[in-house]
Amino acid sequence: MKTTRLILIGGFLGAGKTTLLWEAAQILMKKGQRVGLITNDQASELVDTAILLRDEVKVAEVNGSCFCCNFPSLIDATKKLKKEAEADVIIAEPVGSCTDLSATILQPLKQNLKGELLVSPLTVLADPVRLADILNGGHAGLHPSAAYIFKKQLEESDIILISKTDLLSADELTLLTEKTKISYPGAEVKTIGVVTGDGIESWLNEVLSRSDAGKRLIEVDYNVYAEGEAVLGWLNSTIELSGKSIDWDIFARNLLCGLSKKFDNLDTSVGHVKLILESGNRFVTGNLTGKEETLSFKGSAGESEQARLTLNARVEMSPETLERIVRDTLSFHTNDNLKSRIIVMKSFSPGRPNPTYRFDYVVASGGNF
Ligand SMILES: Nc1nc2c(ncn2[C@@H]2O[C@H](COP(=O)(O)OP(=O)(O)OP(=O)(O)O)[C@@H](O)[C@H]2O)c(=O)[nH]1
Ligand SMILES: [Mg+2]
Repeated sequence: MKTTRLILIGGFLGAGKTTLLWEAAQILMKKGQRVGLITNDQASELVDTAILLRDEVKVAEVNGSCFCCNFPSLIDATKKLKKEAEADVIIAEPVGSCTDLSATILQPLKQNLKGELLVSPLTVLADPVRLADILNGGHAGLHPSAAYIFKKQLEESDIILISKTDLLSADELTLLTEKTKISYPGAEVKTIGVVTGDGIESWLNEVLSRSDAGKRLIEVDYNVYAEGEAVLGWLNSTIELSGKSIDWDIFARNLLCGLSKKFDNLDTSVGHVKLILESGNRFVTGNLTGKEETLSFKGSAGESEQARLTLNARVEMSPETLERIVRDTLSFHTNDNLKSRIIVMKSFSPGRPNPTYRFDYVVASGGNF
């Protein structure tokens, strides 16, 4: 059986992981490589999967639990992609609030799938605005225990990839890179901008040529880790929409903007709220990764009678409050001319992480690819 390259891209909620998965898949496919992608979440109805499936790439979804707490399902997903997509490269995105991946995913993968998978260095994406605040001793607008997760993700990484380079000036980026190197001397620090295209090829060449994955294990206080996840309300939903000649882009904007204003009024911390609204072969995506100024939209679903909305929200509040806010905002933006039907709406707080494996030693890497 051929050896498949596995690249794991971690990093906090909203850091830009799915965007990079999509972009990296495009580049690799253009070079004739067969690519498989793996998404991951605590529940089904994933915006990430819906976005990635809009392209001709094979996507396997691990839902119901994070990779570390359901390691066998990650193995199944890689086997499925190896078989069905004959993947040369698999890129996997763990849940953004997960850490301790070196001990719970990378070491078990290296041990159990030697010869089948060659694991790349653990890449952790970091939003530059959040990272700058964390390095200045702040909490990046997050609960202290969620900020702890952010820091642990960086500490265990093999490569820290500062994302969204277009948000900083060249001088700010150089300063942030230097500060990150000093704070996390064990990691290589690189920058990447999917909007500008900067750094993507350089990062890809590096992860495809190296196999020193999970070079170190870190101490993680699972009580703080669990609290950092539990303070977040989590909501995944799929909603059918119908009406007469509805401009779906305006609807998507109004809905996400309405949610954003409510979260800002409550002065609560937004991990990531994202949506994809699909109408036939057209779609619009929307993202909120903090206060209202972080709102962004891409694409267009045009004007039509029917659409399907997938909405995922990770916000610091109880799941009940989050669900009430989402239901109220949805009601406010629908009426006799624009009706909504909730197909699935799940709201919850992630349970305590309980990994399938937790290695206390570093497994030797698989050699050169
Ligand atoms: N300005 C800018 N925004 C970016 C860039 N890359 C990604 N983003 C935006 O960052 C937001 C979050 O991107 P995602 O790729 O969904 O982030 P993620 O890490 O997968 O988020 P979760 O799956 O929720 O953890 C989106 O609005 C993206 O468009 C970039 O290079 N520049
Ligand atoms: Mg994602």
